[in-house]
Amino acid sequence: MIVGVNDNMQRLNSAALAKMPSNIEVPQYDRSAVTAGIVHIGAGNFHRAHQAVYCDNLLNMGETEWGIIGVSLRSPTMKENLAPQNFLYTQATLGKSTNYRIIGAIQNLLVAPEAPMAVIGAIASNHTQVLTTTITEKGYCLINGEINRHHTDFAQDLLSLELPKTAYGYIASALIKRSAQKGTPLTILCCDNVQNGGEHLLAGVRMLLKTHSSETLTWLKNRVAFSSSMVDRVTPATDEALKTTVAEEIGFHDTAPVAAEPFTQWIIEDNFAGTRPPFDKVGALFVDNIAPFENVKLRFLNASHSMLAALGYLAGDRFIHEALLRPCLARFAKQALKNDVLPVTSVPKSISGEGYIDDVFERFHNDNLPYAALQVGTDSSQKIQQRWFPAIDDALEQEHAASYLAFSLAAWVTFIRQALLNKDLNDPLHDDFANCEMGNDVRQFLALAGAAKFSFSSNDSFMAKVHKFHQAIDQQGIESSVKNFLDLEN
Ligand code: CS2
Repeated sequence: MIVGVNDNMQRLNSAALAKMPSNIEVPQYDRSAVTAGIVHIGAGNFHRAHQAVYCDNLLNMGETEWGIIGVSLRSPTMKENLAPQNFLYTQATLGKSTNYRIIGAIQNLLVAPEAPMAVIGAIASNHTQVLTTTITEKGYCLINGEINRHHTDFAQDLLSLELPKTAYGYIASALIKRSAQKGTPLTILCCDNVQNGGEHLLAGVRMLLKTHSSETLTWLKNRVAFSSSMVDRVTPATDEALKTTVAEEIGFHDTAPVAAEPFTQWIIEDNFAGTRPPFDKVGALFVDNIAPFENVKLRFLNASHSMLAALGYLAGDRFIHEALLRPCLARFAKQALKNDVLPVTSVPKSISGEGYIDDVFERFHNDNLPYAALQVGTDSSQKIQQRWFPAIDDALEQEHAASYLAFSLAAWVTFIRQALLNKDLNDPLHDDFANCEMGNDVRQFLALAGAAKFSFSSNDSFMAKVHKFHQAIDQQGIESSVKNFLDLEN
């Protein structure tokens, strides 16, 4: 019996595949016969547990075009981990039962600052049919829902595309090259938790091309499709415990395994230029109108995740499933969705709103897959403007009180203040928050998170409620204030 990772243990790589224990699934295809029809920007854990698994399933079915060239926009770490493993890694599915499989869909990883021309060349290549992105909310450089042309990185790309800084910059440079080569059509598909991601990608690329190459702008009109998708699979950051368990299971040392829950979902806007990968053969759904699906995911799953992260952190919980073990927090988050969000959200016919919410909470209870409150709390200034703000405006417009959402805003401001004090805050606006007065002005914090564009921020009675809840949390602590809130509401 092998115990954990030890010095003599061999590294996972192509040669290891033939020696895997029989219960470990390995690629059933000849990796050398696969071509990379996809370039993916943001080859982190989520991509590796979601899209790369869909591609691996296609390759296992005998398709050969849907290998992936991954791009890391900043850090070389993923490449350093995966290159010695021939880009193989273990995907552990952890739930009521567990399963470990080796994914072979990634063929190469490029680190943009090390090899910018290789990234541009890969996207411009006619072999590439689809360019996908998981660059996280902050990668879109948005302010009040629009691209911020003064964002440091985006402003650099506006000045020069010689060494691009943003995903927009890489895509724009590659399109200039692709159009000069009279290249084949390309689809650019957003796989992030942002509403209208494809439209943002188009807007950013268009802004850059207006400055750098108006001919390319004309060229792309009939040849490049910008699409959105709704992606879903809870995928925590990898820790040492996972590496140890994986070593025990597979008998090889994998420095970058990735764990995820059993549930997975991918709904894709059916708007492709050129070849469409047959993701529907492996469980994805193509739809004409993606917006209601994005809405449901952001407003129910991601919204309650962010509530539980803020409330749980303040209550001293490390993980989301621990926060849910506090009955008042679980009740608060579920009722927030059912009372405040569901009545003002249009849910596609194929989905039952109540059922979706119940399923989400069941998934969050999965204690075989601890998900850190602080992972959800990371970049929260970029998240709540997608997850909470539009629902608050819809609720107020339809004359609902939206008290749960007001309380959530108050808890979020308290979370930011507390995480700053504890040196736990990981957010692109960290320094701006640190410069806010630590007093009681919730407005300053909310404005930084993009509230100005939303009408709730100028609704005095709603904002007075947020302020009152914020004071209550300060005075009574999170659990008592939630309990008092629930007593008054019910
Ligand atoms: C989470 C998401 O970390 C977060 O902000 O809310 O990553 C969530 O786990 C995924 O969207 C699930 O699909």
